[in-house]
Amino acid sequence: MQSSGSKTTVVGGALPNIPWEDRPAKGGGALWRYSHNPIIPRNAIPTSNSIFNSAVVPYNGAFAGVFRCDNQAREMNIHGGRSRDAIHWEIAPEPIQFQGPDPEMARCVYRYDPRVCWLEDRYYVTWCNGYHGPTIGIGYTFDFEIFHFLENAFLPYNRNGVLFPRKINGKYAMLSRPSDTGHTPFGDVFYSESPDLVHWGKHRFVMGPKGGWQSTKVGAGPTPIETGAGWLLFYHGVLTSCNGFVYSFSAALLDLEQPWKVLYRAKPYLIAPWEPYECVGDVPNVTFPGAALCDAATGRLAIYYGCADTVTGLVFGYVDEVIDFVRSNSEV
Ligand code: BMA
Repeated sequence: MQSSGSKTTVVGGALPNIPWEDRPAKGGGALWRYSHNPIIPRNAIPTSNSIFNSAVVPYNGAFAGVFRCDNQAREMNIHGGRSRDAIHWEIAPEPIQFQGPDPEMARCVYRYDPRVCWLEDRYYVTWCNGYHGPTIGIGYTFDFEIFHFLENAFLPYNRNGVLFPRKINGKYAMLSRPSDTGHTPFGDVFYSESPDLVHWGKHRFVMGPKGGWQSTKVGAGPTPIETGAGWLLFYHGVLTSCNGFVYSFSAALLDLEQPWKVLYRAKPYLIAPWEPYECVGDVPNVTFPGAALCDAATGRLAIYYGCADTVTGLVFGYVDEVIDFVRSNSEV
């Protein structure tokens, strides 16, 4: 759909009920924080230690999502959730039980950092799947009640698997970030394609670390948003400080038909850990985006991000302004 309120075409439906708050009079850049952050506390379900790095989508006139809930045994898993307004969430107390034909694929020891992507006729979920080390799990649901798993996309070790919301040149497409068994001190984003969401190949380098806030590693965030200016990709970048990793995020524009070609990439971050709930928590100094709602009619954005690996926050912006920010501050 052509957006009337924004100068850049945004492909997608109108989302008049997108959560929204105008830019504050002081202090808002191209993205600004919701004044009532965090929106999801660490103990939103009785067993949770922390709820963060999660993904939400419009569903049946309201909203649904998949949430990373680490429990009080510090096991990492993903849970379904529903919301009328995309701000107040009811998260299922039990983790998602995936169904599938091969019991081997059910033998995962953890799940975390889900993304959700509407693709063709269903919602696909990708996540970091513990199968002899971290790799990319893929599943799908039609109703956020019953979930089916597919094969893992890649061999271990890999994280941050993010599907594109349509086929590209006749193939399913995914970004991912090959990694190691631990708190990986490197990380480049790669593009891969598949005829069937099971067999993946044609791997292409997309982007690696640069200076400053993104000097250690980078990883794709929410499902990319298709615009007239290219795929708008929010991604996280990591700086290694003398006090450990610092996770910030910004955005890039990727070529629509050859998404491994980066057209523009912002040199500054859009959001970095500044607020107390981003700087203090189980892992201090983390802002980690996992989902973006977009109203194609106005270009409004609502981005969900994990804060300090403890709670979930929300920031707002306009597609046009983010694209202007990326283009005018670009360093490819
Ligand atoms: C990454 C992932 C994320 C986490 C981040 C900061 O490696 O595990 O889930 O938010 O580290 O701890």
